[in-house]
Amino acid sequence: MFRLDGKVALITGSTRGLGWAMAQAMVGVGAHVVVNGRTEQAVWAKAAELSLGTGRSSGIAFDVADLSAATAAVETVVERHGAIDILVNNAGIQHRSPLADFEQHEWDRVMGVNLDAPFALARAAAVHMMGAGGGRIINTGSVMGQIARPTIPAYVASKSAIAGLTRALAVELAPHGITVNAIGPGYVATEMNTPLVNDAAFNQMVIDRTPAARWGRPHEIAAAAVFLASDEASYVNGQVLLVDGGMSIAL
Ligand code: GCO
Repeated sequence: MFRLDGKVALITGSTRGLGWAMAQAMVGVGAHVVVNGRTEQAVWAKAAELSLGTGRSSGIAFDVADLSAATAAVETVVERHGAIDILVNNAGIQHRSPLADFEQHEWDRVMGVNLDAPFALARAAAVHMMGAGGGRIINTGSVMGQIARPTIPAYVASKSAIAGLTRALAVELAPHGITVNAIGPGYVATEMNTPLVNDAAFNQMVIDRTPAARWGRPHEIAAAAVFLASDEASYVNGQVLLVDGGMSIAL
C-alpha cells in the first residue's frame, strides 16, 4: 500500500523544507521526483542527492511566480518523462508585517506564489492527467487556511483561497480520475519559520496552543502527501488534510 512506483511527480519548492521532505518520501516509495527550485545549482544538487541509489530524480529550475515559465515547465516534464502523474503545489512564501505597514507589492508577491502559481500549474498539469486517465494534484495549504493570527493577511488569504481552489478543481477533475486535495501543515520547524522557532515567546505559544505540545516535523507532512498521491486515496476529493498536532481543533 501507498506505493508510487512508476509515477512521475513534480514538486514545486522541493529543494528544502516541506517540499524536500515530500521529495525524499515519494522517491522512497518508488516515484520519480522532479525537484524544483529557483536556481539550477540548488535544483541539481538536491536532485543528485535524491538520485543516489535509486536514479529516480531529476530537476527543473523555474520561479513559480513566473507563470509562463511554470506552465512551460510542466510541458518540459511531460516531454522528458512521458507523463506528469503527480503535481505537488508546494512552493510558498510568507510575509509578516503589521497591517498599516503591509505593502501592496508584498501582498501581490505572496498571492502570486501561493495562489496564482498553483492555479496555473494545476491547469497545465490537468490537461495531461486527463489525457492519461487520471492523476493527483496536491496543494500545500496551511492551518492558516482555517484559523488566523495578526500580521500575515496575505498568507492567511492565500491559504484560505487554496482550500477553495482545491474544492473547485476537485469537482471539475474528479470525473477524469484526478483527485485534488490539500495538506494543511500546522507549525513546522522549517526555514520559513526559523524566526518564530527562535522567538522564545512564540515558540512557547505554539507549544501551548498545540495539543501535541510540539512543532511538527517535515516528514510528518510528507507522509500525508504520500497518502494523498497514492492509489489508496482515490476516493479522497477536495479535502484539506490538516497535519497540525491538533492546533486547529483546540480552544
Ligand atoms: C506564521 C507561520 C505560519 C505557519 C504556517 C504553516 O508566520 O504564523 O509562518 O503561517 O508556519 O501556517 O502552515
